[in-house]
Amino acid sequence: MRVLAAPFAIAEQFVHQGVVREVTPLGSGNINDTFLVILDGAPEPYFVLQRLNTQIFRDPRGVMQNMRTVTEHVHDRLSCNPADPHCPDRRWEVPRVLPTQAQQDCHTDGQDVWRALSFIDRSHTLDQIQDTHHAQEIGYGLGMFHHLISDLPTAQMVDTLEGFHITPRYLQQFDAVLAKSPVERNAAVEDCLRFVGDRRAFVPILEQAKAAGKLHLRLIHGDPKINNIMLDTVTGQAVSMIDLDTVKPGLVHYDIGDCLRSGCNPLGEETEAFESVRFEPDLAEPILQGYWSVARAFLTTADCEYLYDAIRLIAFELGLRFLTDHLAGNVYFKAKHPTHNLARAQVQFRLTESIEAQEQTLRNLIESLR
Ligand code: GN1
Ligand code: MG
Repeated sequence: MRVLAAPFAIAEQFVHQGVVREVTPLGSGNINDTFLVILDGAPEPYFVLQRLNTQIFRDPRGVMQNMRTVTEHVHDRLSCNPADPHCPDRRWEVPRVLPTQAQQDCHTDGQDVWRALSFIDRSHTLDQIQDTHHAQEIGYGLGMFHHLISDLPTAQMVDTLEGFHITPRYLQQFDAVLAKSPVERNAAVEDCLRFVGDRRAFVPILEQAKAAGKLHLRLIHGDPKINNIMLDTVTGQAVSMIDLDTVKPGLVHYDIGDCLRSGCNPLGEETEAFESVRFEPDLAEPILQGYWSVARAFLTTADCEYLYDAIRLIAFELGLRFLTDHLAGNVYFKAKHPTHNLARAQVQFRLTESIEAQEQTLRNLIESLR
């Protein structure tokens, strides 16, 4: 296995007992770098080490303050009396922020900011949806997370990523980048530009509903894609929600839309089989059922009326973000090759098309589950 030098030395800053045996890359995040640290002679043999991307998260202290606020709040709620009807009746855990030897929430090494989190034991994540049980658990996981943070006052949270999921802002950024982009205008790029152009009027739909007072801000996860929901290695049940950097006030629609655009795409975000990308309503049903089983009470009639639009919008928005980053020269999302973000945009746009083609099916499904 690959042993990494810099993370190895950094990992030692977070060790209070035992010694670091191994540090290996973990997961497939597009922004931060994540590693699994394996220890010898420690009561907990693993922890997660992350290098925060401070080009994007410009207030790392705020990110860590939020993480503490959320994890401690959820931890307190999980210590509830099992007789309490709001107490989860099955395994659910929350990662803990692990302090440095100097008792800080993160370690700063020149420009880099590092943090450590506890590893959720006996659990793993998957990048692609497996089956309806997995789908049900993804929905349950998001619902449980919403349930557990629903009484955390939004005022306690710092806004760590201004404009996140405000789709009209992404359109403005796209326009600005396009105006000065020297990127080659090949057929794939032209096709994507046309795709965006045809949907301009749709972009402000959620922000307009918010401004009109139909939808309200609540605390949301911000990034509930399927590989941010940890599954028990034996039962496959959802046991934790990770990647808490973007927990902040937002519309619950961003989360439900993101969870569905991620969970109902069996080929996953990284496929290059663009023409085969499809949004699968047979997976949307168990995801929504899983979500509803714990969080039904959250959603008002107006919330439900915008769910179809949210699914369509968040898939489109992610495609727009990937496309903008391709045009800008891959400055936001990590890219393995020069057209990686263009390919990712194509996937999300094909997914958006598939959502649009199934509008009535999806609206009927949402209505029937309410
Ligand atoms: C980014 O870093 P990661 O993979 O957890 C992005 C999300 C996107 C996602 C798409 C802060 O999340 O918004 O949906 O990529 N996070 C940020 O895979 O922009
Ligand atoms: Mg994330």
